[in-house]
Amino acid sequence: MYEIDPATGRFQTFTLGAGKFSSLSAFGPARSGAGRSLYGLAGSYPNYLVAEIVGAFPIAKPIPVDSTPPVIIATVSPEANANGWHNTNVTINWTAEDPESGIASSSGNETVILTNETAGTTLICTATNGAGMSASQSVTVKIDKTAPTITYSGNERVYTVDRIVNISATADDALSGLAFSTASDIAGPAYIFSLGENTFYSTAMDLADNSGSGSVSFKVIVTYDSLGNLTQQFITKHGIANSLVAKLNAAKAAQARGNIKAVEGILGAFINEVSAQSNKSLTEEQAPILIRLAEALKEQASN
Ligand SMILES: [Ca+2]
Ligand SMILES: [Ca+2]
Repeated sequence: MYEIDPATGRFQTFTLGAGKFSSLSAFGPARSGAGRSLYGLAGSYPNYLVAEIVGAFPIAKPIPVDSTPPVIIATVSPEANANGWHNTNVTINWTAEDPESGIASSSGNETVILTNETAGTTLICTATNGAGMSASQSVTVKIDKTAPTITYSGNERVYTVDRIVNISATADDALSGLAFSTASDIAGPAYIFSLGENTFYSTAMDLADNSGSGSVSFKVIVTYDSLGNLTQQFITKHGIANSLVAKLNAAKAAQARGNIKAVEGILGAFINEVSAQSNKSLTEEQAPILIRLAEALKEQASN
């Protein structure tokens, strides 16, 4: 019988009758002993053939040698996204195979289910085949289940039309990082926004495909005083500005007395004067703004 060196997979000794050969070279092309024939070697490493004596007959068979390590494959389920991230629990299964000499031992090949968020967890499987050759394979899993956040800061909630809105938007994701965000700062003079409630929405997505959203709301209001301030911001000529502001003050006083008819008349005069100043002390853009806001005051007074 022959023996195989477990470390190399090579033929070690061959015993035939009284003869024992301790190396491959001990075999000639053909030997005979004890009245039986031994057909020695054919081919070359690692595909030796020896003749094994079965009964009185030699049968050629290959010595089982293995020159390749085990093949280890990790199956990650579900697969990571294009950025290499998961946003759910992840199951890792292993297969360790060696078609030539089989798997003698392995470690780390149990199924693992990762449930916690992780910036990177590495699992390793090691296997040794029947010829003593080892291989290992690793897989790194990154899990982020938390949506990005969008925060708005600097919101003063209520702005009169003479104020400046300056709200900054920040999208953030602590683990995988942001893939994109539509959050943007909201800034500008209050009069460019609609009177009443203004709401802005934004969305953000992280690299693990978690999406978050945010919104911010504020109110823009017009009062006699704030329209007066805005009028003075627009008009640098003091005489005209003072004349317009005086009308607003008069309308305010009329409203305090409950004289809505007078309010409408005074605001009508304000609107006429503003129209007359378009392209003069007011630009073509500024005049309609003041008119729109004065109309809104009229509306408020009559409600
Ligand atoms: Ca192999
Ligand atoms: Ca995240």
